[in-house]
Amino acid sequence: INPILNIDDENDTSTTSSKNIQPLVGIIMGSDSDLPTMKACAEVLKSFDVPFELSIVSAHRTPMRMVEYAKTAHVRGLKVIIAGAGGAAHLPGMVAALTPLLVIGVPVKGKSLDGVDSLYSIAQMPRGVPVATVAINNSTNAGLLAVRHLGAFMPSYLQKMQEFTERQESEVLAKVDKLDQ
Ligand code: RP5
Repeated sequence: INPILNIDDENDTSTTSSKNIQPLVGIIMGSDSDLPTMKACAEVLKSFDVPFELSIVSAHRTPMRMVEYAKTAHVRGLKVIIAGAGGAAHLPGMVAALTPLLVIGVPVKGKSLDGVDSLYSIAQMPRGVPVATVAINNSTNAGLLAVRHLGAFMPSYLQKMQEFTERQESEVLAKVDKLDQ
């Protein structure tokens, strides 16, 4: 597998957020045009210190690469895959069909149909092949779901998620206080 993109520096062809550290999350997307949407989940994972890899894997344009990626993901130590795609967004579903890992799907809004096509393509999976689907373009929530998944068996991430939700609550309550003044 040759991951292609590094979110920090597009000229840097390194593959993971933290070099030489086993990635726990695989972020894949159907096209580099999905990257602006998918960057947010990479930022979330970075903020939680979750090692991840990020790459382009297209169900339609690189089907054999998709099969290889999905079949080897758990063997390579990944614990969850986040897959973003737009239009006829078959990537998350096909990956879910090929891996025993949790797959989180991000419907990417394309040029037409407001992303509803992507949402339906990803959410409407047949019984037996689930994809955990987030809202259109909401790759932030995909990142947070991945951290919650890791937290179930890695206590440090559980702790960080608790801190995150507490911080988020405090921030909202501070705004409430400000409005009430
Ligand atoms: C999908 O087709 C990709 O996930 C992308 O959202 C969409 C359009 O791809 P490009 O034509 O911009 O490469 O496979």
